Order: sequence, then C-alpha cells, then structure tokens
Amino acid sequence: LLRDAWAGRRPEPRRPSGLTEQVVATFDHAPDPRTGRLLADLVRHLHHFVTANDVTEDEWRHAIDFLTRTGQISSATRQEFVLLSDVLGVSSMVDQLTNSRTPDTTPSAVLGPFYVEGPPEMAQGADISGGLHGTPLWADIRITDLDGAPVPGAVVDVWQSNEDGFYDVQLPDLDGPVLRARLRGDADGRLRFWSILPSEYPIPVDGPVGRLLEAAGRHEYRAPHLHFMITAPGFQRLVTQLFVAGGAYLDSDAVFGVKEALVVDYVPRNGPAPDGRRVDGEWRSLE
Ligand code: MBD
Ligand code: FE
Repeated sequence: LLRDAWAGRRPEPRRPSGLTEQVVATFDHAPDPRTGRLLADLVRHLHHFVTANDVTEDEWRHAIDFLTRTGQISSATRQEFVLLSDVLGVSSMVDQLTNSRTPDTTPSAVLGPFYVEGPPEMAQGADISGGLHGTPLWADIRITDLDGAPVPGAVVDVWQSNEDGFYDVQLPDLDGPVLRARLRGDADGRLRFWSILPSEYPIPVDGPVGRLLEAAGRHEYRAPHLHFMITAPGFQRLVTQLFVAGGAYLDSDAVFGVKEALVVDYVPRNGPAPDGRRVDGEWRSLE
C-alpha cells in the first residue's frame, strides 16, 4: 500500500501508454465509417483532456455525476442537455457550421429548448400574446427568396417569452399555449401579427447547468428575442431569432446566439397602428 497522501504534491504521471491508439483502432471497422470516425476522434479528444489536465478519479467521478444529473432533467419542455450544449456554445457552433454555407440570406440561429411542435394556428393580423401584459408589438415581415422576390404561402412558427422572460411552458397557471403561433405568409410573402415586446431573461438555472454557470462566475441572461421557424415548399427551412436592438445582454448572451445581422430595430411608436387598431401609449413596430 501507498502511504496516505503525497504530502500535498502529486508526482508527475508516467507517460501514458498506447492506450489511445488501441481504443481508436477498435473503431476502424465500424459499419458506418462516419460513426467510426466520430467515435475515434471523440476518444482522442477525451483522452487528451484527461491526460493534459491530469484529471483525478474524484474529478472524473464528479464529471460523470454532473452528466448523470443533466440527463435526469429531460422532458418535453425542459431538456438540460440542450441547455448544456447551448451554454457551452456547441449549439451555436453547429449552427454556424451550417450557416457558413448559406451566405446572403437571413442567418439562422439556435432553436433553443422552448419550441413546441404544432403551435396553435392563427390568421394574419392575429394577436398571439393571449392578452398578456406588455408593450404591444406589431410585426410586419417580408419573406423573400435570395433575389428579393416574395415567397408566397410560407408557414411561420413564432414563439417568445413574456414581459418577465418566461415562456408559456414555464408558467404553471396558464391553460393552453400563449406567445406562440403558426401563421401563414400571404401571397406577397408578408406576415403580420400582434404580440408584445420580448424582454431579456434568465435561462433555467435550477439544474446542473445553473451550477456550471455559478462555478464559472457567469450570468444566465439571454438578450431579448423573437423565435421564428419558416418553411415554404421548395425552400430550406429557416430557424432563426430576431434580437431587439439596444436590448440588454446583446454582447454577452448566455448561449452565444446573437448575430449582428439578426439585431433589428423594434421601432418605438405612438398613435394608431397600421391595421387601424387603437393602442394606448407606446407600442413597437418590427418591419
Ligand atoms: C432560450 O429561450 C433560448 O432561446 C435558447 C437558445 C436557450 C435557452 C433559452
Ligand atoms: Fe428563447
């Protein structure tokens, strides 16, 4: 047996053996070569990570415990692994890889954890806010192809948080979805709807991702944004977000989702709205 402790100093490890190459070689004949390549490279990076940092057994046990706890928060409305991928910038990196191949369009942005399949269908000009309190927002958006020609009949899912930064799925007292809708662009590619101005908000930090941000001394806030998922026959699907120019946390978004081209004016206005609706006090216009 070794005597207890190393007097506060761990000796240098011996050079690691050929273990990495031994494991990597086991993926040489994976039925799907892409899978084999990805697994081999993942093992290389993980081995490098533990050797370069001389990771202890305690630390590795802690890491496995962290991942286990992360996997335990997994439901239709809260997927902690997505959130982990988001705060580590991996979601954004994968998004940028895709996006780098589609220049000159409105850039895409990460989906995030709060998209719900099959949102309620609403008509052009509808109010998607469900009457929730907030600064009224009028959106008038044009969906075009790369030449600027209108794309008729697009299906557009929109979702956002309320004034306090909560999505409907986070609010226990609501019955049914609010601040999310499926709208249809008209024959001219135009899409109009009412909602409320989104605010900055904290991502959920009552789980392992919260502990990670704490350990890193990082804040949990996202810049205010509206989510869009746009599909049209013959076109690639676009998942994106439009950020509020002048909003908080644009420079330090907790999930690295902000792109310059997606920061747009939500113009302050007063008086009657374009559709004749009477609005008391200030409202905003997104065009
Ligand atoms: C969100 O609302 C979001 O849009 C992303 C990308 C991550 C966490 C919460
Ligand atoms: Fe969001």
